[in-house]
Amino acid sequence: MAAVWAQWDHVTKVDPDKPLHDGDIYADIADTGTDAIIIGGTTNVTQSNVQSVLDALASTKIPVFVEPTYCPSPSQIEALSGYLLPIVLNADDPLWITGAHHEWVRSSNLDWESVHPEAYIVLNPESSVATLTQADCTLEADDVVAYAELAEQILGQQIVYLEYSGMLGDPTVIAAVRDTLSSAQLFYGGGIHDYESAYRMANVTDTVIVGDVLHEAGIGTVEETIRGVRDAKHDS
Ligand code: 1GP
Repeated sequence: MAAVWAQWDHVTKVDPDKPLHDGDIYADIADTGTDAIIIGGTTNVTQSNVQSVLDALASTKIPVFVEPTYCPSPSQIEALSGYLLPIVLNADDPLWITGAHHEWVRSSNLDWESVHPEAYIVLNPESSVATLTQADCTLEADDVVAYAELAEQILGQQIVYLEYSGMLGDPTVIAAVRDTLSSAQLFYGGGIHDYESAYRMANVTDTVIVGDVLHEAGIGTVEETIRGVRDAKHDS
């Protein structure tokens, strides 16, 4: 059976540490037409603030996944579609490659069917995630492609995530990564803020992830990005 994310063209990422734009409510995110919601962020993501967002999304019909930066909890699993567990391949701090995960496996009794790893490659040196993980963002295009191939062929990853959080990535690098993958799904996130940027990135990735635009410009702009992604997929 194909993984649920194989159907995702557009995903909205909700940061539980950031307020929504004026007048927006969580329940309306699902009505935009986005394919799934991921709750995650780099700083101050706790079980309790994630739970508040999950409560606000309780009636949502689209998949809701959590990217934990805390020990994932079996008690929370009922309220979500699953956990997406980031592994940062180019982190200089091994905590974000296997360290935190090792501790979580020791201290939590998770149902593994609900936990899916994502092989992250972090590429914006100015981003909080790059600072936290001490990611090596000086990679050339062929280094990035090699990490993606390593993720799929050596580590058996089903999701490769090019994380440019806060800036638009280089479409030629993203396209080269997609070309190298056989069946893994390529997630791209970073700097998508309008119809054009969404259209451009949707042409070179399988799944477009939008984050900050939800908090900074609101649900109406998220809808614009969905139109960009839908048109790009239709035209390709
Ligand atoms: C962040 O990849 C996502 O984890 C989306 O990035 O916030 O720049 O849209 P932006």
